[in-house]
Amino acid sequence: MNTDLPPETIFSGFKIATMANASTAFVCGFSGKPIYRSVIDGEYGLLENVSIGVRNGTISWLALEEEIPTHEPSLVQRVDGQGALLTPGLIDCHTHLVYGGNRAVEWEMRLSGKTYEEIALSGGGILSSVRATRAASEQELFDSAANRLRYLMMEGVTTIEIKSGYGLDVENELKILRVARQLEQHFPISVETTLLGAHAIPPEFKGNADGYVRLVCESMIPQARDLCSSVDAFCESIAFDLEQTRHVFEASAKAGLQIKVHAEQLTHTGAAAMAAEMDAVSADHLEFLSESDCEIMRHHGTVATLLPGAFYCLKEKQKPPVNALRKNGVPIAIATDSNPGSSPVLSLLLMGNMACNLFEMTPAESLAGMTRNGAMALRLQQEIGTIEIGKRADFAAWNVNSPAELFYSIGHNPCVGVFKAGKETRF
Ligand code: DI6
Ligand code: FE
Repeated sequence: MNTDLPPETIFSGFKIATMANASTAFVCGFSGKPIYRSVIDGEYGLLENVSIGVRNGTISWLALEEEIPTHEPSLVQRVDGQGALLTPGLIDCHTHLVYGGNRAVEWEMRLSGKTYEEIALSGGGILSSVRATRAASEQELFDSAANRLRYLMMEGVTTIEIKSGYGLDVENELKILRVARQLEQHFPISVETTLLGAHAIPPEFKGNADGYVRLVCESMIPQARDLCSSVDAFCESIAFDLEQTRHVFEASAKAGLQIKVHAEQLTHTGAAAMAAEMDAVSADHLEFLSESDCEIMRHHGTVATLLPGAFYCLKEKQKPPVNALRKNGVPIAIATDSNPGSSPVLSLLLMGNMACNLFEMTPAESLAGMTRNGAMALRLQQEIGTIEIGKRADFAAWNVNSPAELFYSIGHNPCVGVFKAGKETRF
């Protein structure tokens, strides 16, 4: 640690939920020696009376406030938290934010008794969003996604994963990925893009899912390679089977792309275990995951991303096996799954509430799910997800007394500041 150079910004006066594992978190004082103290408190890695130094957007030191020299170089900027809680910037690691139109009409159909599967099988569902997305210009898609993105950012989201999947041909899938990438140019947010070409079988390939999978493997993945970091597939009774999903992942691995999977949402297909064995970074949804799947995920370091918004909106009954995931030490991430069909959700805080109230997770597990474990679900844990030396200074500041208050009340946004690479954001 070099304390000779002035840091650009010092954050003081915050209560800090580092979300670092207590065993790895430590505070480096100006005196030079690491201080392991009772101030680092369990699940949230809480620190009090500690300041954070940020240089070039990165956390360069953490020090007890009483140790900070009183006469600092004038270059230094100060941010005074006035007692607010500071957390890592939130990470929404599973969204489908870019799409045309909406599906309020189908929601009304579901309310009067039609099921999600029935609507999908009769040409609605994902395919109705595909029609609207194909018809939309890049600018229209950008504008509607930007509008949604603002809501997420107002709640402290500083990194988001965005999947394609409403184009279902090469041209339109690339269009969606380009729009997702453009959002990063216009907003203080990091965007990770994922190709979800294997989301549904497009009308041109009706009855010929294998033909479409060939297109995904042979054309779409190679052409999308520079526009995304991961490939996802929807392995489900109403979408692609295990073998088709395997082909998609083999092509992804060949292209050097990471693997993510929509698995075990409506039925058990075995996709989570298969994807884990292919070194998937995450398996998502997982309501029908089995105990032995959990063991395989743990073995391969695959994160379980739970999506309580889809569970809630589809009025599912089967809950993901949180206890088995815990018991097997599988990291759990929580995300919005923001999409026009099964999860028209624009609040990650609400997902934290639902993870607690519907899935019996603890508030600390929920917050870890959208910070430390959300980062793991994107393989970005070296850069973001905790407040530790060497990580990017992406922070959210909250007007709450305790972290549990983030999820305790519904429809209340206590976010009072968002910092991206150390800079306060305005959008
Ligand atoms: N699972 C989901 O939750 C979304 N896609 C998927 O494979 C839902 C997509 C939609 O209904 O539009
Ligand atoms: Fe999804």
